[in-house]
Amino acid sequence: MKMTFRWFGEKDDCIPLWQIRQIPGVTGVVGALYDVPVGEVWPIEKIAHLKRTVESAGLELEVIESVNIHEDIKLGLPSRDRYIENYRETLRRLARAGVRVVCYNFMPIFDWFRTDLARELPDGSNALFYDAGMACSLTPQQVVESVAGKSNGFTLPGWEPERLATLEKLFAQYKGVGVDDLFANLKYFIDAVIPVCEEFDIRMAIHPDDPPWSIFGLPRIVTDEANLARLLALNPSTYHGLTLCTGCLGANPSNDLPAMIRRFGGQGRIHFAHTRNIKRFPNGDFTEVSHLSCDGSIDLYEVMKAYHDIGFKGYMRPDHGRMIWGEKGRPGYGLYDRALGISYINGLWEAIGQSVTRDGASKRSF
Ligand SMILES: [Mn+2]
Repeated sequence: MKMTFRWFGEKDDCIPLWQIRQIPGVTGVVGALYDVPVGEVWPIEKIAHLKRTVESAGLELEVIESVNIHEDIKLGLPSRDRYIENYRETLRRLARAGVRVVCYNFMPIFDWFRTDLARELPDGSNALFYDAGMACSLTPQQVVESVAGKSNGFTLPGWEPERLATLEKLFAQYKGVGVDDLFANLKYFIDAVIPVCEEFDIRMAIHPDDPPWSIFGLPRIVTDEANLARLLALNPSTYHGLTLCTGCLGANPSNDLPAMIRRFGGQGRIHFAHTRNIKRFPNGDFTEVSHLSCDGSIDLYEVMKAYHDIGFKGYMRPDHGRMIWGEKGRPGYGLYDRALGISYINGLWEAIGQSVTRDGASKRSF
C-alpha cells in the first residue's frame, strides 16, 4: 500500500507541499490540472511542471484525480470520438511522465453531491453533510446556489460555474438516457482507452458515484457490488479497474465494503483506495466524520484488514476530512483531519501486519 494525499496545485490549494511531506508515511500526492477544459488534451509542459513541482518537494506524482470525462462521452453523442481521442493522448502523456493510475468518474452532470459543506458536529468541528429530504425537495439550481455560497471561495472540482450554467441544457440531453445506455457508453469509452493503458502501463480506476444512488432522476451505475461487477465485466483487462471509495459506497448500508475489497481487490481490479468514514442516520441523511471506526458507520479496521488480506499494493488516500482546529480550507480537504486519518489508517495497517507476523497463519486465514 502506498499512502498519498490529494493536492489541488499551487494556485488552488492552501496546503503547501512541504507540509504534506511531513505527514508520516505519505510518499506522493494525487494531482491534476484544473485549468484544462474538460475534453481537451493535457499540455505536456503543464504535466511536466506539475511533476517537477511535486518531485522537488520530495513527493511522487503517480496518481491523477481526475481526468474528467466529457459529457458527450457519457451521453454517447457522435462528438464523443474526438474527446475519446483526446483522452487517449492525455493518457499517453501522463504515462510518459510516470503516472500509473488515473481516477475518473462516470456520473451524469454532477460529481459528488452534498446539501451542506459545513455542518457542525457535536465536537464543534464541521464536515460535509447530505440531507436526504432536502436533496429530494430542492431543484438542482437551488442546490448549486446553496453549495456555491459555502465553499470558502474555492471552486469545487465537478462544480465549475461555467459547467453548471448550462444545467438546463444538460438535463434535457439526459432525457431518455437510462442505466443500460450509460453502461453501453462506458463500455464504448473503456474499450477505446484500455489498449492505450496496456501499451503505456497506466491504469484506469473508476470512482463510485457519490452518493451511490440516482439524484434528480439522473441514472447512476457505479453504486453497489452488482453494478461494480457488471462494469468490470465490460472489459476483462485488469487495466480497467476501480477506485474503491469507502465513504461513497458506505453511504448505502447494504454495501459490504470488506467483501467488495476482497472480491474485486483479489481480482487485481482495485488500483486506488479512498479510505474514510461516514455516519449514516436512519432517515437517509449522512455526515462525514473522523476516520475513527467508533465515530461513524464504517468499521475501518475491517476495511484495512480486507486490504491487508489481499496483499493490497495499490495507492490509498484518506479522501475527505472534517474542518478542525479552526482551519479554513477547501471543504473536505483541510490538512489536519486528513493527516490524522492517515496516521490512524497507518496504525491499523501496522497493527494488522504485526498480528499476522507474530501470530502466524491462524489469523491470516481469517
Ligand atoms: Mn472518494
